[in-house]
Amino acid sequence: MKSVVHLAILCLGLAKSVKASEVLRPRGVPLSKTSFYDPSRDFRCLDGSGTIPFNYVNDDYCDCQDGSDEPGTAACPNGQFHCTNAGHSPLNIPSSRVNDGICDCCDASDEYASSASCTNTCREMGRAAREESLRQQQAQMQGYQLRQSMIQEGKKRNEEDQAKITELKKEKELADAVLSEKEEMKKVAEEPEKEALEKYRVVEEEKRVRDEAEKKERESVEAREAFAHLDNNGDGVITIAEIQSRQTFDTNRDGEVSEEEAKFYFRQEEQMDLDTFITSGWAMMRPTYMMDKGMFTPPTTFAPPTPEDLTAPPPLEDPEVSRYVNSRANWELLSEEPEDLEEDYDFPDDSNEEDPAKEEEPAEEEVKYDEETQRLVDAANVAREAFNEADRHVRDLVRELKNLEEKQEKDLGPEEEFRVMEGECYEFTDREYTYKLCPFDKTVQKPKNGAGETRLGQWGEWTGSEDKYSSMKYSNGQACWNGPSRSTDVNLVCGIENQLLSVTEPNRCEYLMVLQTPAVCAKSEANDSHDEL
Ligand code: MAN
Repeated sequence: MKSVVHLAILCLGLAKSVKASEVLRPRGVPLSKTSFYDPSRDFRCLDGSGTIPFNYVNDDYCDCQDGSDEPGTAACPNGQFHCTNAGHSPLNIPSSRVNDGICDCCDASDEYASSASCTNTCREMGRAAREESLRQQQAQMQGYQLRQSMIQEGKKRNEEDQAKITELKKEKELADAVLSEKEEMKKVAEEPEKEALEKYRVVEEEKRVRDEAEKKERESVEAREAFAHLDNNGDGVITIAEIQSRQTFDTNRDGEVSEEEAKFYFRQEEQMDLDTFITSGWAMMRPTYMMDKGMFTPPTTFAPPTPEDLTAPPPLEDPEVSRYVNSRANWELLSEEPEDLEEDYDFPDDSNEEDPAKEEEPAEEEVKYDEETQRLVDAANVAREAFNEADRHVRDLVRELKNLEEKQEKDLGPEEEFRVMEGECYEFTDREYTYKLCPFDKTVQKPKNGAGETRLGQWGEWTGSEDKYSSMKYSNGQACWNGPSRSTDVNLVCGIENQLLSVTEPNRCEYLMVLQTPAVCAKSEANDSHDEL
C-alpha cells in the first residue's frame, strides 16, 4: 500500500517539476542538485546517512536525517524546498512551509496541494525587481560619478589647505619678527616713561594723603557744626533727651522721637561727647540729619535693610558703609510708608544727576603731567598698543594654523573623498529629537521641546570591518546618567546625495546613524558598460 502512495506522490511531483523547469527532477529540488535525484537508482541521502528506494523520495515520510529525501513535502523538519520562480529569482524556503496555506513562492509551487489559491506572480515581480535593480544601478553609477567630483574637490581643497599652511607659517615668521620689534619698541618707550612717572609717584602719594586729610577735615567740620546744633544746652555733650527733642529723628513718623529711636545712635551710652560723636555717632546720624536738611539723597541702588540688619548692632568701622547702613530706621520708614515720604522728602528722580551727596565730595583730580612726561606716556601708550596688536596678530595666526593642521591630521579618505564633508552638518529628526552629524567633528541630539543639546560623541576614527571607510565612530560624548559616556556609530551607504537617513539608539546612550553619501559609491558593472559606451 505504501509503495502505491509513494508512486502517486512521486508522479505528481515529477509531472509538476517537468512543467516548471523542463528538467526532470523531483519537486522542491534545485537544478544544481538534479544529478543526486536519479529515478533509475536508489536515493542516497545527501548527508550520506542512508540509502532508500527512489520511490521514497517525496513520499511524505522523512527517511534521511538531513531531510534531503523530502524536498517537496513538509515531512522533514529540516528540509529545504526550492522554488524555481521562473521569471524572477529562485528561492529556498524551509519545507515546513510547503502546503501550509501561505504563498511563499511567486510561482505558487510551494502550495501545490493546498486550499490557498496562489497564482504565479513571478513575471510582474521579476519586472519590478529588475526595474528596482536598474534604478539602484543607475543611482550607484550616478553616485560613483559624484564620488569622482568629491575626490576632485577634496584633493583641490587639500592642496589649498596645504598651501594655506605654508603661507600662514611664512606669515607667522614675519609676525613673530614684528612682535619682537614691537616688544623692543615698547621697552624702549616704557623706560623713560617709567623714569618720568617715578617723580609723579611721590607727588601722587602726597596728593592722596592731602586729599584724605582734607576729606577728614571737611567731615570733622561738618560733625562739629551738627554737634553744636544738636547740643541744645551747649554743655558739650548730646543726650538722649536732646535727640528726642528733634523731630528729625522720628524715624517711624509716629509724631514723637521715642527713647528707642534716640538710643539707636548712642550704643548703650546715655550721652555722647564731641569726640565720640565725631568718630562714631555722626556717621550713624548723618544720613537722617542730612536727609532732613535736604542735603542727602539715599543711593537709588541701595537695598533697604533686612529684618536682621535692623536687629544687628550697627557696623561702624567704615564710615562710608555705616553712613548708609545705619540709616536703617529711615529705610524702615521708606518701605512702610512710601506715599508719605514722597510728600515729606524731595526724592530726586532717576534722571536727576545732581546728587548732593556726591557734590559734597569733590571728584579726585587727575594728576596733570608736565608736557614732556605726557609726551612720554602717550608714546609708551602708542608702543603698547602696537605691541598688543602685533601680539593679537600672532595669536590669530597660531589659532588659524592649529585649526588647519588639526584638519590635515584627519583621515578624510584614501582619495580625499570625504574632505568636502568636513565643516558640514547633516540633520535627521524623529518624534522626539533632532540629531546632527557634523562629520569629523561631532554628533549631537537636540530635544524638540527646546531643551539644550546633548553631545553624542566627538570624531574618533574609521571603524569599518571589511572596508575601513564604511563606518565611523564618534566617542566621548556627554556622560549617560548612571552609565558610560555617549557614543555614535555611523554607517555609510551609497546614495546620490549626502543625507542622514536614520538615527536609532540600539542600546541606551549608544547611537547608530546611517549616512548616505556618494563618497562610498563603488564602481558598478553599469559603470563599466557606461564607461565603455
Ligand atoms: C536622554 C537622551 C536619550 C538617552 C537618555 C539616557 O534622554 O540622551 O537618548 O537614552 O538621556 O538617560
